[in-house]
Amino acid sequence: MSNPQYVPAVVPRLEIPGTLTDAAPFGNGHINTTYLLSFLSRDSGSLQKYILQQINTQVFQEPEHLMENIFSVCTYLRQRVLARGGDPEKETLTLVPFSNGEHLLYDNEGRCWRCYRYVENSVSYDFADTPQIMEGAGRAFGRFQMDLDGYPAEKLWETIPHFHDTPSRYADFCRAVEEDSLGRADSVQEEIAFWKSREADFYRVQPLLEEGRLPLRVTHNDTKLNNVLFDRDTNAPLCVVDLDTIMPGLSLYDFGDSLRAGASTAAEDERDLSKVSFSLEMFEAFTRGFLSETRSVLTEEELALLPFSAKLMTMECGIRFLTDYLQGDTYFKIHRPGHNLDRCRTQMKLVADMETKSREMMDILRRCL
Ligand code: ADP
Ligand code: GN1
Ligand code: MG
Repeated sequence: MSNPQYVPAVVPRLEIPGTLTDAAPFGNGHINTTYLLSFLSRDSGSLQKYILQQINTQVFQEPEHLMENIFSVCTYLRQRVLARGGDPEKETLTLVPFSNGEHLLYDNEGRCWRCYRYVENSVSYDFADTPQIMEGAGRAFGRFQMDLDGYPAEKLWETIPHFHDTPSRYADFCRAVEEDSLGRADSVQEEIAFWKSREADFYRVQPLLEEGRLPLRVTHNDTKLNNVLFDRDTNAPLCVVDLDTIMPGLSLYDFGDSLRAGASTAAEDERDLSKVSFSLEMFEAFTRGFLSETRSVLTEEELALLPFSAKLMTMECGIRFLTDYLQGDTYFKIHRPGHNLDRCRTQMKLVADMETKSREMMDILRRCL
């Protein structure tokens, strides 16, 4: 065992026949804590890998509900993949039970764990280097939405209520500014003003949902690029991961959030803002991929709002980062002081850039249709 310090105490309680040979922290998620485990299989003698995750129970307060959603959705997706002759080991997530037969385990300190099989020969990207990656991500998230088109939405628990309810996010942000519990608001007046001047945009989509003009679908709701696994050799999209936020939602959420994260020319936390812009080339590639899967079901009203959704989801994420900064960085994992503020600023730069490019985004959408 090369890294005994990274072996969570729950490892012996996994139902895996074999010997642990390695364990290490894995991935760059902001919410859960992820480990990659390697086992020498007792049955085959080969090396088998697993993803063990400590679920963030401050964010997901009902982990039993969350796991019920995930198990049921994974079972459903497995059937869909098999029906089209695909390989469910690569194209969907597979949960691994603990020795009590459950997919969820609390350790002695009350921490909550789950485990998936590692999707072999996969890689995820925090950042898209080529339009092919973005087109692949578009296809992956588009197909994911289509695969869940017939899934009974009423069976899903709402794991984070009002997750993409942008008026409610805006109200949370205003409250955090008002309360200013750490006295940080004074130093971020420019950022606060930037979001407040766009208040009306936060209220543009939600009423359309409430009036029934936009259809409620089963959506992923956290479609950032590193939640897609690609084939390490061919870069073909394989599988969508991070299923914690699957809930009824708008297709606009999934489309917009992917572009927020994937069409930026720099990392989400880049401090040199001159490097941050919204890439129309990446926008076009993703749109092409997404529509190749979803064109037949999206309504005219959904289609017309796709470009705006990229801006809306970037605005939402920007105020979430700033809200967390104002409240003392309790939600998103941070790795340096001011990290959430840096993240907020990249989102501001992207929003401003999208505003100057909105006509071109509409033209690109028309070209892709
Ligand atoms: P978080 O909610 O913290 O973002 P994720 O579930 O997205 O956690 O996992 C973090 C990273 O681990 C993902 O971005 C992906 O790169 C990788 N990952 C997650 N599940 C698997 C899996 N089954 N096989 C391979 N890689 C995975
Ligand atoms: C979080 O879990 P992760 O890192 O894939 C967050 C998303 C944000 C994203 C910003 C459950 O995603 O909503 O858009 O960070 N997930 C949750 O990078 O809040
Ligand atoms: Mg993730």
